[in-house]
Amino acid sequence: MSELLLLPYSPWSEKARWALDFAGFEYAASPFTPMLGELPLRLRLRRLGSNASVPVLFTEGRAIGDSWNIAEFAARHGRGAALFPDGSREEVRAWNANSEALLATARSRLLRQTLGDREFLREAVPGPLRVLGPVADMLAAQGARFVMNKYEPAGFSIEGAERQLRTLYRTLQRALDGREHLVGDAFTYADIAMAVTLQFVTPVADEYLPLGPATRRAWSDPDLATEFADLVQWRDRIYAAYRR
Ligand SMILES: N[C@@H](CCC(=O)N[C@@H](CS)C(=O)NCC(=O)O)C(=O)O
Repeated sequence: MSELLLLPYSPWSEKARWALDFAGFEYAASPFTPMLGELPLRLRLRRLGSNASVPVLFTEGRAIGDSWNIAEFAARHGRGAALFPDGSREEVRAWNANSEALLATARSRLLRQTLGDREFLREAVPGPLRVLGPVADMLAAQGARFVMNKYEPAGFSIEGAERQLRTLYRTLQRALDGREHLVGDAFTYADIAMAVTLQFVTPVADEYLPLGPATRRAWSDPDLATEFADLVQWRDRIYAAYRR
C-alpha cells in the first residue's frame, strides 16, 4: 500500500490528499511531527543535508515530494486526469504558484502571531506526546519556532504579509467574478490549490478537516473573512461539490 506522510491540518497536505482522493488512488496516511520528524524523514529520503517537508508520497519504490508532484502523479491515475485538462497545464501551474505564495506568506504570519498562544500550541502536540504535560508544551513551542525559522523569508513583516495576502485574494476574486471554476468551466487542480488557501481566512468545516477549537480560532481572521466572504463561500461550495 502506498503511504502519504502528511501534516493533517496543513493546506499543502490537503492539496495532495484531495488530488489523490479525487483520482481514487488508495494510500495509507501517516502523520508527520515537525522538528522531531525532520531527521527521520531526511534519512528516509537519503537527503541528510537539506530540509525535508511534507507531504511525501511513498509509492512504487520511490518518494514523491511536493504537493504539485503528488497531484501530477494523481493525474495519471483513475479520474485524476481531469485535474489537468489538455492544454491548460500551464494555467493550472500558474494558479498553484499563487497558492504557494499565499500559503507561505500566511503560514509565516500565523506562526509569528501564535508563538505565545499556549492553547493553540498544546493542540499541535501529537496525542501520544500529550502525557508529557509541561514538557510537551515546551516541545510544541520549540517546534513552532523551528518551523517558523525554517520557512520565514528574510525581511518578512506582518504588514507586508497582509498586503500580499490581500493582493492575492483580490486576484482570485477578479478571476472568479461570478464563475465557479478558475480554469475552463470544470473543476481542476487550480480550484483545489486556491480553495485550500482560504484555510487561513476561515478554516473549512470539521467534517472535511477537523481542528481543535484553539487551532480553529488561531487560523481564523475575522477581518479577511469579512473582506473576502465571497471567496469563503466559493471555497465551501467547491468542498461540498468535490470533496465528499
Ligand atoms: N511546496 C511544498 C511545501 C511543503 C511545506 O511547506 N510543508 C510544510 C507544511 S506546514 C511542512 O512540511 N511543515 C513541517 C515541517 O517543515 O517540519 C509542497 O507543496 O508540498
